[in-house]
Amino acid sequence: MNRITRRSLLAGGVTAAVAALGGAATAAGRRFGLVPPDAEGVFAAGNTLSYAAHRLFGRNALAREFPRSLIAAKPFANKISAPTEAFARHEAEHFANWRLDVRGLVDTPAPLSVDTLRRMEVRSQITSVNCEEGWSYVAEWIGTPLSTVLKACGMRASAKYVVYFADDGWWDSIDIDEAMHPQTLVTWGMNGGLLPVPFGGPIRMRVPRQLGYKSVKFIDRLLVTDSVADLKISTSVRSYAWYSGI
Ligand SMILES: Nc1nc2c(c(=O)[nH]1)N[C@H]1C(S)=C(S)[C@@H](COP(=O)(O)O)O[C@H]1N2
Ligand SMILES: [Mo]
Repeated sequence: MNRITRRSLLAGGVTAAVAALGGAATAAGRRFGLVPPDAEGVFAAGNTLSYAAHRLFGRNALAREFPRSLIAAKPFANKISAPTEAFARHEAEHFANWRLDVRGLVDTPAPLSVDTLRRMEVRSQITSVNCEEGWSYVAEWIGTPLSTVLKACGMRASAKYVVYFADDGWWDSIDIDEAMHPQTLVTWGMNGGLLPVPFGGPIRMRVPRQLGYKSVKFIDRLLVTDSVADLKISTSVRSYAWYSGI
C-alpha cells in the first residue's frame, strides 16, 4: 500500500472515530493525548486529525533514511537571520564555550558542550530536510540522540514536552514520544565533519519525522516541561502547525 493511500485510510478512520464520539471527542482526545497544543481556531480539526493519526498508528514509525549516494552535493542552507554579536564571539572561539543548557523537569540540569554530548553517544543518519515551501535536501547528520541526553540529565516522569531555543530567537517544541524517538538527534556534525554554521552549527535539533521548521538551528537551551499550551511557548512561528509529520 503506498503512503498516501495508507495515510488517507488512517485519517478516514480517525474522522469516523471522532464523529462517533461526538461532543465527547475533544475531551476524550485530550485525556488520551491526541490533541496537539495548537488545536484552536481555523486549524483545529486538521491539526487534531493529523496528530491523532500519527500518535495512534505512527508512534514508532521511522523517517526514511537514504543511501550515501543520495547525499546532496550542494545542500541548500535556508536564509538565516544575522547572527547576534554574542554568536559571532562564540564563532570566533570555534564554539569552545557554547553550551546547551538543559533545564526544567530534570534531576540534574546541565550545560552541555559539544564534547560532552559526543562522549555520551554518537549516532549518524542520512535523512532529508523538507521545507514547508517545497524544497528539500538529503544530508548525513551526526549527533547524540535526544533520548540519551534526557536520560543523562535525569528526566522526570512528569515530562510531556521538550522545548528548544535558538540564538536567533527561534524556538519550537515536541512531545515526549518525538523526543524519545531514536531518530531525534541533537546534531553537531554533518557529512563527516562538524556542523557548519549555515546548517545550524554548532548544535541543531534534527526532527526528521517532521517538516524542516521543527529542526531548529543554533540551539543553546532545552526546557523539559509538562505543558506548552499555557506558557504560549510551543513554537516561535505561530502560523505553522505545531505538529507537521511527514
Ligand atoms: N534557528 C533557526 N532555525 C531554523 C530556521 C531559522 O530561520 N532559524 N529556519 C527553519 C526552516 S523554515 C527550515 S525549512 C530549515 C532549513 O534548514 P537548512 O537551513 O538546513 O536548509 O531550518 C529551520 N530551522
Ligand atoms: Mo522552511
